This record gives sequence, C-alpha cells and structure tokens, in this order.
Amino acid sequence: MQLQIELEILRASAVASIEQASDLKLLEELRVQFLGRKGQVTEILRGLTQLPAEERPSVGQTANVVKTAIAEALELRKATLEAAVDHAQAEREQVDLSLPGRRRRKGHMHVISQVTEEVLQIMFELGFQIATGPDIETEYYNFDSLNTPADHPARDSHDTFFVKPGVVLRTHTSPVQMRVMERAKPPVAIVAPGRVYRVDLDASHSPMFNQIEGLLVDEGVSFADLKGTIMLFVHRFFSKETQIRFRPHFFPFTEPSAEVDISCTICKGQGCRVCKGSGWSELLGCGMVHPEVFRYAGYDYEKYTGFAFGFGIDRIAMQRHAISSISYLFENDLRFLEQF
Ligand code: 2U9
Repeated sequence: MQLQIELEILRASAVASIEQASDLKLLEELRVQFLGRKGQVTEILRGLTQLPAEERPSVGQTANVVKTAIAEALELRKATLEAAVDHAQAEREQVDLSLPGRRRRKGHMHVISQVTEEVLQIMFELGFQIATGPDIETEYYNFDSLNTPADHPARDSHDTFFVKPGVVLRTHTSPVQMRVMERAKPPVAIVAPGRVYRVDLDASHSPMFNQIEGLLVDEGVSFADLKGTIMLFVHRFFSKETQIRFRPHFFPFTEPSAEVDISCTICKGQGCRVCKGSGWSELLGCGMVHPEVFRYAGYDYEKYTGFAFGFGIDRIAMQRHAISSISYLFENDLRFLEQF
C-alpha cells in the first residue's frame, strides 16, 4: 500500500516537472531520471521481487500505469518543445516575399565608345567603310610611307614610344589607311578608329588616346569634296547652326593641309575655358593626300587625288557633351560616366 502511494506521488511530481521542462535537453534529463535504467520507476519495478507475492500484481500494475503516464507526458512535452524549436527557426529564416528585389546596377558604353559609334555611323551612311589595324606598327607604316622624314621631330623618342628599333606604338591611325591602299585599288573611302600613343602627359594630354581618321581616294576628288564632307559631318554630329572655319596648316602627309575649327558648342561662340575665350574650338586636321604618299601606296598620283582627315575622339566628345575638362574622360568616376 505504502509503495502504491509512493508511485502516485512520483507520477504527480514527474508529470508536473515534465510539463514545465523548458527545453529538450532538460526533458531528456527527466526521462533518464524517471524511466532510465537506474531511474526511479525502474528501481521500483525492480524491487517488486522483494514484495510479498500477494501484493506484487497490484503494485506491478500501478507501476506500469505510472510508467506509461510518465512516458506519455514525456512524448507530449517533446512534441510541443520540438514544434517551438521549428517555429523559432522558421521565424529566424523568414523571407518577406513582398520586399522589392535588390537592384543590379547596369553597365553601359563609355562616352568615348558612344561618340566613336556615332561618328562611325554618320561616316558609314556617307559611304565610308570601317578599317582597323595593329597598335604596334613599323616605323615604315607609321612614318616613312606617310612622307614623314627620318629627322622629323615626331619620330624622336621624346614623342614616340619605341618598342624596338624600327617598331613603334602607332602615333596615329594613318598606317591603317596606308595598309588598305596597298591592298585595294581606288575608289577607296574608309574611316579608321583606334587607340594611338604619344609620349605626352599633362592636364590635357594622355599617353594613350582614341582617334578617328578618314581617307577618300578617287579620280577628280577636290578640296571642295573635303570641305563638303567635313561640313556635312559637323552639321549631323553637332547641329546645323554650328559654324565652321578652315585655317591653313602643315602635315607631312597632306598638301595643302588645314585645321578646322567649329564655333564652341559649350559657350556658343561667347568664349569659355574650353575654347580659351576665342569662341572657336579646334576640331580636326585635314588636307589633300600628298602625291608622295600615293607613290608609296603604288597609286598613280597623276590619275588619282584624295582627301584625308583626323581627329582625337576626346576633343570631339567634349564639344558634343559640353565636358569642360579632358581628365573626366580618363578618371572613370561613375558619377561622371553615368550621365551618358
Ligand atoms: C594617309 C594619308 C593621309 C590623316 C590626317 C590629320 C590630318 C590630323 C591629327 C588631328 C588631331 C591627329 O588626333 S590628332 O592629333 N590628325 O590632323 N590626319 S590628315 O592623313 C592621312 C592619313 C593616311 C594614307
């Protein structure tokens, strides 16, 4: 009788502790304490053999009922605690599907590339084809064949990067036109875009810059054709209102030669930092191809004439987009680049 009361008390206190267990670790400790091999209920069941035979069945039955009740309480509490753990994890890992996604920043073409494409598109519509060539050139293609004598200051190592004797980083894209002329008979109408290199570094010069040159050769090509082509280009690329003026100049590969200015698009001719107060901005160099250049190309200079022009893309990009300092084009500051 005494044992049965003990069993009932054990059951009440066991179930109460189990129901209050705050985590799974504690619950496991309680299971060991009551139902484990050396647990309290197990000990009682083991002690049944010491009881008088007539008491054994009823005490044994009560002990089993208590054992089952404790086991059930353990199961129930375990399920509750596990569900709480799952819930807490779900809370931690919650994804709010209604939040907007992270925006990826889209890249785009550099303003120099954009301007290059615009220029090439206009020239393509005028019937010019696009030609390219190597950045590393022979002195022959970069200078000799373009009527630039061996003692010309541009051929000095102070102005030109030498790779090795006879080989340079091209200082202009003119060698591209020379190579095309060697291969093709007139009529030839090409534009050559690309990187060029000069030993030059200050606020307004970079040792590498981008250039576009053009060449048109046929029978009867005149300076009037050159002027008309430049005018048409300027009107399309800038505006019909943009003024043009030609100034005499000298290049070894053209004769006569000229430089072309446009009315400054930044100050509309009023005078500003970019045009140095003059209201005019230097745009490009041009001229009629020198007969000596035709001789190098194997062209009959009695039969053919042609014009050529060349400009730096930075200069034309600055005028196109009213950029006040060339350094912006090389700094790659996104706050600047994202405006285009
Ligand atoms: C061949 C014959 C003639 C290309 C030309 C210029 C005038 C010129 C400069 C402008 C500024 C380059 O970027 S810059 O420094 N270029 O002024 N270029 S005529 O004449 C040629 C080219 C190839 C076979």
